[in-house]
Amino acid sequence: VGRIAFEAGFGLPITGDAMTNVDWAKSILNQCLANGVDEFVICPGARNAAFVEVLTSLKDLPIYSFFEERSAGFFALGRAAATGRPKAVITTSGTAVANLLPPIVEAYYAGFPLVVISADRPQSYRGSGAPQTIIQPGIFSEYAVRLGDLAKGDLLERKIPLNGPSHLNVCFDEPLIDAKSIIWYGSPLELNRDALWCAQDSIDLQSFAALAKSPLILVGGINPWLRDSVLEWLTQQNAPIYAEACSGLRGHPALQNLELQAAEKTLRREFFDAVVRIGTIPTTRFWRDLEVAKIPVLSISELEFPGLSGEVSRVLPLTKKLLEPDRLFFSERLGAVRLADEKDKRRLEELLQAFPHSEPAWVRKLSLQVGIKDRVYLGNSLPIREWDLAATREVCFNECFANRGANGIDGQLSTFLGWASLKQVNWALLGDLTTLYDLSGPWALQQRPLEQFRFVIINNGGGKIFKPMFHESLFENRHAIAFAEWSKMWSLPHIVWDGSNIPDSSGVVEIVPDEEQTEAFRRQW
Ligand SMILES: Cc1ncc(C[n+]2csc(CCOP(=O)(O)OP(=O)(O)O)c2C)c(N)n1
Repeated sequence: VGRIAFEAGFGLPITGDAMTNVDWAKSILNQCLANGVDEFVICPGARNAAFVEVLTSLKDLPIYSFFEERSAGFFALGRAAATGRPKAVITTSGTAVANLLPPIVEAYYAGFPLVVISADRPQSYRGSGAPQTIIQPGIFSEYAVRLGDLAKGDLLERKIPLNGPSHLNVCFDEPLIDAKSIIWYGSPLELNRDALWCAQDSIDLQSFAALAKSPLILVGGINPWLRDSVLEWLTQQNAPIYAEACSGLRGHPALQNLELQAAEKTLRREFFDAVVRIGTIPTTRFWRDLEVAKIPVLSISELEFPGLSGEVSRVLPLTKKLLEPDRLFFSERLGAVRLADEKDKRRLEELLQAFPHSEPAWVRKLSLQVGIKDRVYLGNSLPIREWDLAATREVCFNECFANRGANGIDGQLSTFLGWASLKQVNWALLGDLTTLYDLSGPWALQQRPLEQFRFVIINNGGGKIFKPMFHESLFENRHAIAFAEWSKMWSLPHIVWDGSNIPDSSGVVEIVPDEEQTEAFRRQW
């Protein structure tokens, strides 16, 4: 790390130790801006007081204040996901920093630029057990790029990565606020979104395609800036496509002749001799089963992770150039696969009608309430799977997002409120345990008031994803908690949904599905 020298009041250069904490904090924040950070989330405590002081006088950039670091981290992750730009969370020392591990892990696997700036006590305190002093540098192990452990006057020397999380530790001595910050204006660097990694592998798309007689194209989450290129490329192909909701292409009219409608059913029933995955790691069970299927898999992704442990899986970087329109994939079995899929799709519709109070049927009904321009956040566990299965395909919801990096059920409300749009209508579809996990999530609404949003909670009384997997009910953490009082606490209107039109206003919509119908649906599907 480098020492800095800068001009003080009388034009005298001041270096290192003589500078104030406040000027130092401002220099560090300016360096963040020069790396493209354009929003700051502050979790105030005493040790990061110099950052608080400097941020209160920063005039033209969004500053959000949180009391709870885990929510703050997930909120910032949602902001990074929505904009593709780095966001910084600034914490005080101690367990405050440790609470950021879950969003850091999610950002690592999802490839989002989440920057943690942790204030610390001076390095000489480390290991002494002094109050609120823990070993902060390296606390996120390999999940965050280490930007440095700065002592007074040091500055950031490494570049802030744009495709994953990073951590900067800054040690402040007392007095913590030692100057008054004057009003200032930040100008964050404009960023180019080029490919963020290079393939080491010699595999190319053309030769992979040439060997496939019956390929399947699986489309996971696609970032908005690549969606049109992916769509155009997909329309050139002549092979079955399974598009998950987070691709923003599920139900797209341009894919009408290629897209499978009956979700996993057709995937499991049919034979494919090669799989091309585009975007993030898919949610479908079919993807997990590829571990043992021994068919070649090629991924095209903004992230390097193959998403499978086996040898058969390779990855190419997802760039606009790679997707220059070209018909590469041609399935000899497209017609047969589509026929089987249509049959399964009819069966799906029958079951949705036969069991109108089952979870999938509620999700279908809900999707019919969502407008074409609305944003949809899908909670992990059953909500995202049930949406992929049962949401209407009459409408293509372009803007769908989920935390699929590490598939956690934590921080979902906070991520949603960071990712949501101020002006559009925003929907979050969440499990009940998932909601209980982030009860303080609505805090973010005070910081970033959305014009319209709905938390839709499928309250099935526990973690029902485990019910078909394990006989032991302990897995489910069953409960009889309802969400009316929690909604009241956050001054949010609450309804238990009866299936009629959902009011236009923001609030909480609780769905209580019929367990027997859900089970009957699953058995017969
Ligand atoms: C942070 C975290 N802890 C535990 C899990 C394991 N897990 C996956 S689903 C689930 C239950 C979720 O329950 P709920 O939100 O009610 O959704 P449902 O299964 O009923 O759809 C749990 C505990 C996880 N994914 N993330």
